[in-house]
Amino acid sequence: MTSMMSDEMKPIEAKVLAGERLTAEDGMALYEADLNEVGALANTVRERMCGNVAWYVRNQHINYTNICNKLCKFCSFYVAPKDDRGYVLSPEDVQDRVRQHLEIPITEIHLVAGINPKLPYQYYIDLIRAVKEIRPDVAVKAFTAIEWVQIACAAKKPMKDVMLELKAEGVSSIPGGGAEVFSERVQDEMFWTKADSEEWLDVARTAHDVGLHSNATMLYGHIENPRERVEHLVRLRDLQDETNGFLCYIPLSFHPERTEIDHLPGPTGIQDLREIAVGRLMLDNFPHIKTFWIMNTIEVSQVALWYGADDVDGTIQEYEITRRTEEETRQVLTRSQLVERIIETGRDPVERDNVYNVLSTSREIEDAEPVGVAGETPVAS
Ligand code: V47
Repeated sequence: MTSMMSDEMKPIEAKVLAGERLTAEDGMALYEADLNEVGALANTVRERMCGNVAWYVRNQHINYTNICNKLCKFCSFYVAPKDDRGYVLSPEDVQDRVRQHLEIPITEIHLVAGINPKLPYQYYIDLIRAVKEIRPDVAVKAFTAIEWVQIACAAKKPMKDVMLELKAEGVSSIPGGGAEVFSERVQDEMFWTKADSEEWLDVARTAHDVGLHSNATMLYGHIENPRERVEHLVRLRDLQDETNGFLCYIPLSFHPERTEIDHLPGPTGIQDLREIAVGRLMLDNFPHIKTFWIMNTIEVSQVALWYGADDVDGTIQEYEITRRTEEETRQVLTRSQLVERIIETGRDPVERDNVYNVLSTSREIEDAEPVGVAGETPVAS
């Protein structure tokens, strides 16, 4: 069959079809090439790896504190220590949040927050215990690499010991946040107080070593350039070659609203699709690519399922990190709404647990499904 690809894309297509790894230079070319060609190639890989499946999970996000001493310029969620708007959820508060959605068969709780130096090690243990007491069967996906560095510091113990202890308490896997962009230049400009790329990768390495799967993210669409993005992807791919512990890559679309750099426009839907596609093509050893619909919108996420993504994340309660306004707190799609959106794209919705075991392939759309707190309307970002 003759290829329909442009001359620039033909050598890359040949490699992808032969199952050969793309180089950093190929990655650069993918940022220049026609998006639909890049997307079509990414889709070929996506279908080779996952068939027609589109994964989703019933999950709940809980952000236990907004107090953070890292002062990242791209973040609208944090307040500095001593700010009146700061909050810390007690383990009992966290239990209340979990109880609010007990009628929904949530299988994963995503627990992340700011870096609050006041919290002792025992607090983190109590948080996990609190969740498990109310929902013993739920998988707790907890703490970004940056939080793990803080937790080990509070515990005054080696990272490996802390991970083993919290795993024994019920941590099931580790989310992909805090990676931002692996670039000294971007870090110096935007998040200079935070663990650097080597530390982030080391935390992931240790997690994989103790048998905890983790995810990886990249925050794009601010001041980083394509070369830095490609380098980020290559470093993730190298670590995955070493450990095989990453489950999923999630490109995170920068939302400038209410941040210190809100003069930047943020990415367009076209850029969002390109990051999904480039991620799928470069990360040949990552089993899954997620379009986080809260940040990408459900509409772009539907298209992303044909540009390399195989996972749309979840039903999500109270996602606070990229709220557009102070008032907008709830971003929820019920299972039915999510399934409906997936079916509309032509993909097969499959409910998963936090390590991609199949839980349900039901296409049934229930008329009325509880969304948690009575009287509130779900909003799709
Ligand atoms: O680490 C912060 C990012 C991350 C903004 O592992 C922002 O399954 C956009 O990592 N605009 C946290 N992004 C979220 C995260 C995540 C989300 C969903 C699923 C998973 C997973 C992980 O959000 C932070 C940071 O990189 N972030 N501020 C912003 N203004």
